[in-house]
Amino acid sequence: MKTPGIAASEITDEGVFMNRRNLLRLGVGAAIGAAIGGCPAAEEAGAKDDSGSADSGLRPLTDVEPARARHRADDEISRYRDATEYNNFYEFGTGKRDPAHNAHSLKPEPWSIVVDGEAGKPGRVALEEILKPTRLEERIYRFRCVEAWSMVVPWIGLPLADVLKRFEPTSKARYVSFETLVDREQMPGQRRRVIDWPYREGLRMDEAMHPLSILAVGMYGRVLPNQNGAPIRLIVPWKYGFKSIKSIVRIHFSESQPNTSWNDLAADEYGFYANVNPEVDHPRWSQARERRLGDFRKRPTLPFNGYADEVATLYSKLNLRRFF
Ligand SMILES: Nc1nc2c(c(=O)[nH]1)N[C@H]1C(S)=C(S)[C@@H](COP(=O)(O)O)O[C@H]1N2
Ligand SMILES: [Mo]
Repeated sequence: MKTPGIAASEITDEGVFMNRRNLLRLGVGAAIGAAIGGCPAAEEAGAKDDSGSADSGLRPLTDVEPARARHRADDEISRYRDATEYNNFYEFGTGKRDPAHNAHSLKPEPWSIVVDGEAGKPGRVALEEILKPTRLEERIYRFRCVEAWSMVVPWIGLPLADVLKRFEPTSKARYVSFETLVDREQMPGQRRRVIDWPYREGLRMDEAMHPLSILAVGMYGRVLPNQNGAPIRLIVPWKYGFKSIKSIVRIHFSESQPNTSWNDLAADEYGFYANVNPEVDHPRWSQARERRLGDFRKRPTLPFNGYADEVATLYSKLNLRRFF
């Protein structure tokens, strides 16, 4: 992705990307990554203490329901190091390694979310309140960035629908939008106006209520690392990664379609819907194929990122070339 005012040299190109992966493969990171990401037992357990504590020191999440078959991508899980050191999180810089480097200044605790707009029970809720009523679940999802790289991550979270229902959205609520924290001390990337902060994203209500949409609070058995959007982020696996907004502090229900950050920056490049679609190219590159983190060769991109059976009906009335 590219924003006005960012030099092309700041965007990681394919060559740099390759080198980094090769280094990871050779380095000590590979061993750690394999212990977490490659071990089926660790995935099963979701939260077992032996699933790679060496790397992060992050708190394990316990009593997590293992991913059900339909929520478990067949694909090999990406290495922990790849998923946590190659990130997009412009609040901490526009380079792929900036978030892992800079996100230590984020304080994910205490945390609360303001819920407002078309809701019968708006208010401010503490993160603990949001998590209390439901048992956390693991979801092993493919994740496809609009930049044509992808990964497979064992997220831990809860259905977005379960959370949204508690605020009793009114009959006028046709969309729901989300905002990330704004705090220049905690998020040094916000000192530059690469985005009109806060980062904003949104979904149509039926997309938000779909059982595949989750709020994630963990990955690889542990709480989310800051660079992956601690303490709570959205995951919508059939859409390009930029929809999956991180470090959420506000949820807003509205009747009209909300403004969203990337769509505002370049509507011809980043649609509001942003459903993964190999047939609709980005103006500057093809979307037909993607490079899985850790892989050498590209693989075909699947319609709706492989989730077409579950979600295609949401768009039966939509021209997907026009509403991309
Ligand atoms: N607040 C915020 N959320 C964000 C972004 C961001 O820059 N800021 N980047 C998005 C993009 S483009 C992608 S691909 C994913 C990356 O998530 P990951 O770093 O966990 O892989 O986060 C999305 N959510
Ligand atoms: Mo992305």
